[in-house]
Amino acid sequence: MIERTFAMLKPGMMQRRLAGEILSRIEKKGLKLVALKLRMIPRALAETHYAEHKGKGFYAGLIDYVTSGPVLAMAVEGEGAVARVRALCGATKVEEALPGTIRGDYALSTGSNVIHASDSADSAARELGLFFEASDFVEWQDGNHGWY
Ligand code: IDP
Ligand code: MG
Repeated sequence: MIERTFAMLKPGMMQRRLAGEILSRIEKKGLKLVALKLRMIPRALAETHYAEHKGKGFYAGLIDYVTSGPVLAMAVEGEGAVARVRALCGATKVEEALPGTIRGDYALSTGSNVIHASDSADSAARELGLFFEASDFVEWQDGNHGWY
């Protein structure tokens, strides 16, 4: 099923000038970018986005981190996009994130694991709604539709 999911490069990826490399991985998989926004996240938005983690030990550090610099928010479309993008990211815990995944290749600590991706279709819908308006989404077709 064609799905839309939400992903976000955390501030460290911008600081390290690695946004292009990560976007390239997502594109090379055959997924389609349908919205892209470079922005700072206000604290309130970060808290809403990560509300499920409120009260956990890493919560305050997580909110500080994702509000510390610009993030690159994106909507990604494709067959099974929610699971495919999660798979590209790799496991949450860096010690479990395999080489070849984004987290496995670019992160050394779980607290700065470089990328967020929605964990379910419901989360994707909620998170896309937090970061984008309907007019931000660009509907477009591949010129070579079907190559993947
Ligand atoms: P996810 O990003 O893979 O969906 P979640 O469990 O939703 O993982 O956690 C959200 C974010 O919180 C993680 O990406 C990571 O940055 C941070 N985080 C999660 N667990 C820990 C931890 O045990 N220590 C430090 N940071 C954590
Ligand atoms: Mg999560």
